[in-house]
Amino acid sequence: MSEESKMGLSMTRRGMLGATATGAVLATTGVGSTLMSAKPALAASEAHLAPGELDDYYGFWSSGQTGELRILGVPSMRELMRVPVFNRCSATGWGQTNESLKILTDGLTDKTKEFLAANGKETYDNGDLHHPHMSFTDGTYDGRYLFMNDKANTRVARVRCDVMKCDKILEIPNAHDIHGLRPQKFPRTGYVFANGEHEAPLVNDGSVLDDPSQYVNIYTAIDGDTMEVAWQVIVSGNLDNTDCDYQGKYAFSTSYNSEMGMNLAEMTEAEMDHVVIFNLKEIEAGIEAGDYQELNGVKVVDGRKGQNKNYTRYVPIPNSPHGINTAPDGKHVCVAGKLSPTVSVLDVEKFDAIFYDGAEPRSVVVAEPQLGLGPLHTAYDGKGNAFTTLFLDSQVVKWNIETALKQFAGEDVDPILEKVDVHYQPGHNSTSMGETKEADGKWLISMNKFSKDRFLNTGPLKPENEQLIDISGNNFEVVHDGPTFAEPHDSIVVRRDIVNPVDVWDRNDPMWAETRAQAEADGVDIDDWHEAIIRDGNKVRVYMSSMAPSFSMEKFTVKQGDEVTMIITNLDDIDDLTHGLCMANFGVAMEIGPQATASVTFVAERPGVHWFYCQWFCHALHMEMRGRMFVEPK
Ligand code: RUQ
Ligand code: CUA
Repeated sequence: MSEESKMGLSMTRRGMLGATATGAVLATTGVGSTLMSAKPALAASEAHLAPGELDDYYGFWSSGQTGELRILGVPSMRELMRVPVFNRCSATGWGQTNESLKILTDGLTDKTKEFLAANGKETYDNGDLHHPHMSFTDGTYDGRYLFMNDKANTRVARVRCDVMKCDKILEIPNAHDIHGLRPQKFPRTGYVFANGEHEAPLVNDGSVLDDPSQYVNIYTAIDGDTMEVAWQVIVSGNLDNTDCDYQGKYAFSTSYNSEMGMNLAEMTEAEMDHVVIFNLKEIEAGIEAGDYQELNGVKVVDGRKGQNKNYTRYVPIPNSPHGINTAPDGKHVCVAGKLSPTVSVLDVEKFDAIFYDGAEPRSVVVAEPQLGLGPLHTAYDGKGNAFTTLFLDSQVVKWNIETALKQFAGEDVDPILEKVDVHYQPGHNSTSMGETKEADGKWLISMNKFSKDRFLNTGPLKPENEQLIDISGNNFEVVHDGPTFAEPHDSIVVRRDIVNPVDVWDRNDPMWAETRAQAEADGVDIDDWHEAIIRDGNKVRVYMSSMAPSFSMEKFTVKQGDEVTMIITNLDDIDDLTHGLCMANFGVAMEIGPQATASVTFVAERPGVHWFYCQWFCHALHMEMRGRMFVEPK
């Protein structure tokens, strides 16, 4: 933002309203009066972009139980796009087009396909997307892919950053309910690490039920290039969040239930739970040497406590640890205590010693500052400071890692620099480029689970709240409130020069390779203006092109009971010229981007005249972009 516009915006309406809202909160709730003392609302202007101004960062957001990926601009916090992944999408036809159904079904196990078929479904309708993370090369984002988990149905998905569409979804066999997920940082991704959160019998076929002593948890490494499972490790205790080092040697996960308890009292019994450290080279060597069992097509090694192998080590950590985040210094890893007010700092340079020199597992802990109540996740500014969310305190605490190390070594120093109130109960936070070695210390997002009184009342279901905090210079203050629908679980903030999506599809994109092959077999040239009807028994394939403001076909006829596939190619090749197809009263709708081909199949069990129309506003004559399907009665 230019100096000029900064000054011009320093007293924006938003800035003034922000200041008023702060006052109101102080008056009504009385929270954190010292921490929320009047600060100039100047930073709000940094976050405010003038109309037409572009953001400096892409924010990639999860949506929790909504199941989609969201793209926001940071710092404006404007929602730019929703990318359907595990959910169904009314606008784009995700979960309905043949191309998306292929992605949603290809990676499912045969058992799951059978199960879904018995329930009259081709694929799951829901998902619980917690953790979106970008692929890395040499310790920083490389703009190739985004990877994300589905806790609800044990899947991992990949989104292509060139077109911002999901291209692979993989169900993870043997594991249950994938939660924590991170891509390998070095040398590149490489592996995508994924935690199975809930423990179950290793062969979960009903032969073991209420016997938790036979339950295990599964850690999975996926090959991010092929989207196949590379290997799995059986571990003791459940798995929560995961991260990895900047050296390509170790990955690690928190476990909040080392007790393997089945209810709340059992799960929170022990004072100490643990972090599991996975030794990547040893696991690869073990598999090479044949030390694994093969289960559902996956090589599984045993890394449980007491196996006396070099696959894993268990580091005791207080108490139900949750977030685990590697610092940009490439050395320190912060483990948030959740039920303990502490964050345990691990030093990855000490990991070799606990694998190879018999050092005590706790010897990798180099600091354990007390930060406040309910620490959940930590983000970094790349200047040696860490920002940890405090769920119970509804605060983010800024603290210095080096000072925490000194305190742990016995010096009388306090690592806490400042606390800021957030609204309310923060879960994840993220900083600009903060999970890479290029952390730049400009912005911090606090993703808060409750908004309570911050917005107009929307009934019993209230939005959640994501807040933007300025962490540049000596500022440390909330500059933006943004209500959000379920659920701003996690996010990453990526410099915009790293992300370079195209404007128009490539006609040879693999997304519709199968559809193209069918067209070729049918002798239809879908790269040129075309219209064709191919009858193949009761299967009818209707090919048409679109160019604003018309479809190539004004009408076509099928018979009642025909299985109709409509294959539409959008021949417009300028940016932002998307068409849509809606077959009214058939529950059929989809997006067709510029130069894209998309197809959808339905049974024409409804005689009569039916209008199909373009459902994406594309032209002054968009309303006229329509045609008729005649369905002859049997
Ligand atoms: S976990 S609120 Cu699903 Cu990311 Cu910590
Ligand atoms: Cu084409 Cu609207």
